[in-house]
Amino acid sequence: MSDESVLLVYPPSQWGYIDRFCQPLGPLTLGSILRDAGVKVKVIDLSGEGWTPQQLYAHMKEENYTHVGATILTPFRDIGYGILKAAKKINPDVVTLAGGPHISFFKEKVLKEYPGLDIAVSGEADLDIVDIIQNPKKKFYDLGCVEDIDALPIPDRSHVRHIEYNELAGIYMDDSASMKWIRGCPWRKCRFCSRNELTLKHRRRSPEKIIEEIAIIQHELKYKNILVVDDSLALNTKFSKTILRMKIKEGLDIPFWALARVDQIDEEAFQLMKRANCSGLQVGIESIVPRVIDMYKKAPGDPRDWLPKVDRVLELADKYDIIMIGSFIVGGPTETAKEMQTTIDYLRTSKVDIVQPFAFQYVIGSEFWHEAVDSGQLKPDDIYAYNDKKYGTSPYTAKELFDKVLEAEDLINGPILNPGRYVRLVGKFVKQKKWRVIWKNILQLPKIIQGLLLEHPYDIVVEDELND
Ligand code: B12
Repeated sequence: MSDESVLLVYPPSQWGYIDRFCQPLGPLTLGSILRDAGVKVKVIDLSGEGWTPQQLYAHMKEENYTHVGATILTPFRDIGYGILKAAKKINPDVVTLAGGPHISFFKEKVLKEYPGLDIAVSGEADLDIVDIIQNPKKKFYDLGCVEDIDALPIPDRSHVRHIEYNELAGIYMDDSASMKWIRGCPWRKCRFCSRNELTLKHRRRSPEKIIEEIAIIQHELKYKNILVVDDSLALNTKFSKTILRMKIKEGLDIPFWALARVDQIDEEAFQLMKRANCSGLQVGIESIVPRVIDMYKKAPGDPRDWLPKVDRVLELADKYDIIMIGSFIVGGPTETAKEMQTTIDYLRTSKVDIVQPFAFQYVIGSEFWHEAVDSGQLKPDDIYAYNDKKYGTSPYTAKELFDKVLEAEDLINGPILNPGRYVRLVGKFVKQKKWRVIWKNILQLPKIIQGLLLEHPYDIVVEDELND
């Protein structure tokens, strides 16, 4: 063991808010690499734990870490920096590190944003983290991405094994391990997304390594489900089909969910998914209006082909009993009320099982954001702005768009307004013979209803804690 003792935290989006959807695979992978190098390391997923700032500070005081690192996401950067500031206040000798997407987007500019930060790391830190901890040479590292992701160890899930990650779009999906089959988005052209500026090119792991990890997740770690959180998995490819075939052949019958693209799934993929025990997919539908799809640059080819593709995939999912969660955008730039309604009306009668409507946001780094800033509609510090008529980019206020989101949720997901959807969803679970999941979902009903009625219980700001 070396002398260093490292804490890596994945900050919450809001203090005390519990989010048990996905494991923080970045810090957990860095955790494996440090462990293998003989460095004492602890990874804490604050979203999963639901800790208060006081709990975290008490932990940091007790453990006296030499290094504290945080994954920084742009919308929650203040919480991340707040944790590092607190670590420094508790132990002025501690070395603070910041990594994750915010640093990859803003690079060394983050050192101006938070001058007290010791080390900022842009890009994937897997190959350099040990050296950065043991032999630091500079305040800013620009690492880019790892080419051979097959050579990396699997995430050390022992840090989070006591947490049950089980929630997906309001349904119980069972005790789940998250995993990645690829890194980086294969498309990276959607104008609402910032991924094209995040210099992560698309890389794949080998099917053999993926199957090895699935076997560990099922047999050694004894998870009940897998959530594949890739940036758009193309399921119609030889790569994905090979993994599905190997999973079937090896008898690895653990169920799984994946994030996929509707234009990259064919019938053979559905047949294989059914045999490989896929429970469901989450896909980005965004809109069904060709003008809007074209404006978003969501897909290659003729935008008029998008709706038939969405329709076909929902039909096939119904045929093969795969649950479909579809997200879509409400109130994109110039989107009219009629266009929004067209998408909502279609989804209401389509074979989608759950929808997740999102109000359009100008996300820093996306093409839409750059254009709105260049034309003076947004200010450069409007970094996650919801669309609003005050910007001249929508006929509606953000409040009106939020109301539309809620209305769409009620119309499509609501048990009273759309009972047929429930019948189909339960029917799919029954045909999948997921009795434990059905039972747990029934037991969860009071919690789900309570969740709909309650605001987040508390919202403590770290800065206030520090001023105490
Ligand atoms: C899976 C995923 C999710 C999952 C799970 C997130 C999680 N708990 O890890 C879900 C679906 C829940 C999610 C939600 C959100 N996400 Co998300 N998500 C991703 C996705 C597709 C992959 C992340 C991942 O697991 N990567 C694999 C690991 C291995 O990489 P990594 O986490 O980046 O870690 C590496 C480096 O960043 C670095 N690193 C990471 N942490 C640290 C810490 C230190 C100290 C150091 C030195 C290095 C370091 O080294 C790691 C290993 O190489 C990325 C897109 C992408 N390709 O990055 C978006 C992404 C991270 N998400 C993004 C956003 C905006 C969100 C949301 C805010 C969306 C929303 N509006 O609700 C929420 C926030 C939820 C939350 N509290 O985190 C943005 C972040 C943009 C930004 N500027 O910060 C991204 C980049 C997508 C995009 N649009 O560009 N997300």
